[in-house]
Amino acid sequence: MSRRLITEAKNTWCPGCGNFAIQHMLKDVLAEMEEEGRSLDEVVLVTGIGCHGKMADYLNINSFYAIHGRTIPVATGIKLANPDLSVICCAGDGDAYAEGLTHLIFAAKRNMDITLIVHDNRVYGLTTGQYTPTSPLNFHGRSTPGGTLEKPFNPLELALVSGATYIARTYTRKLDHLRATLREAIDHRGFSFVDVLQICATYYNMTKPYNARAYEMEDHDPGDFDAACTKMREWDYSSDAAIALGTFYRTTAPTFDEEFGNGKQSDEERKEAIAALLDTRG
Ligand SMILES: Cc1ncc(C[n+]2csc(CCOP(=O)(O)OP(=O)(O)O)c2C)c(N)n1
Ligand code: SF4
Repeated sequence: MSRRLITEAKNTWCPGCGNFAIQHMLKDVLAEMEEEGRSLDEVVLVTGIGCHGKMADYLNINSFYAIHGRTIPVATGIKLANPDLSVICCAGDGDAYAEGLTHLIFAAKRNMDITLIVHDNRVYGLTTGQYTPTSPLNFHGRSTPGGTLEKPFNPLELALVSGATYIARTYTRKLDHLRATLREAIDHRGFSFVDVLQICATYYNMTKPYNARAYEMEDHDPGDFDAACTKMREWDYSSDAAIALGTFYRTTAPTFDEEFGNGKQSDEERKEAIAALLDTRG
């Protein structure tokens, strides 16, 4: 019998928060994988600290609550120790693009076979509304009442030049698109990165502008690096330009975890070592 994927934990997200959409679309993807015969015991969720981090409490799968900014190194360690696992990170934009930024760059550079889902609400939600690296120029937040003086950076471009082999953007008000993108990212072999434009209903509610400006790409070729770069530059996370959603870039390349394990241990030896480790922990 398939397991109940939403836990009994009391949900404390604000009404209207886009995290609900990510939680439920990820749940649907996991249920679909299970129906197809994949054991969910082989899936691990790693979260950062922030409103997004509560995914670890609310989804009933193996999970690890990392410290702020450290989802990716924890996920990397898990994947290197047991490459049979699918490792999914749910991180905030503060978590992945500020505190933990270099981890993103190096995971992309190494092409680590993990999936990074960034709940990009473009604000620090849990700590009540400070600006992040994707907040627009002149953002009036709790720590910047006079408006920010810094331009945001474009996380998609950063991931592209760093070596990510799967890069997509989706939006929490487009559920089918969100679900399909999460599935594609999890299925991709290599570092997959999804920037999810997530509504923060309380500190940065972008529903109207996103509804007006977000569109799904139709004739873009994700195998073309230069076209991906051009498409990513259409919107700089600050202007009022149209916002493309979809898979910007996808390619295949050797993954760090494959290379790391090569010739070191047979599958049997690795499984025995993991079983022995689990035994010693009672
Ligand atoms: C090392 C460290 N620095 C700062 C904090 C305080 N802190 C907790 S959550 C958070 C920001 C959360 O923002 P984001 O990652 O965007 O997640 P959201 O709450 O928006 O989902 C900060 C600064 C912390 N817990 N640890
Ligand atoms: S503060 Fe924003 S991100 Fe956090 S739960 Fe509320 S709506 Fe969601």
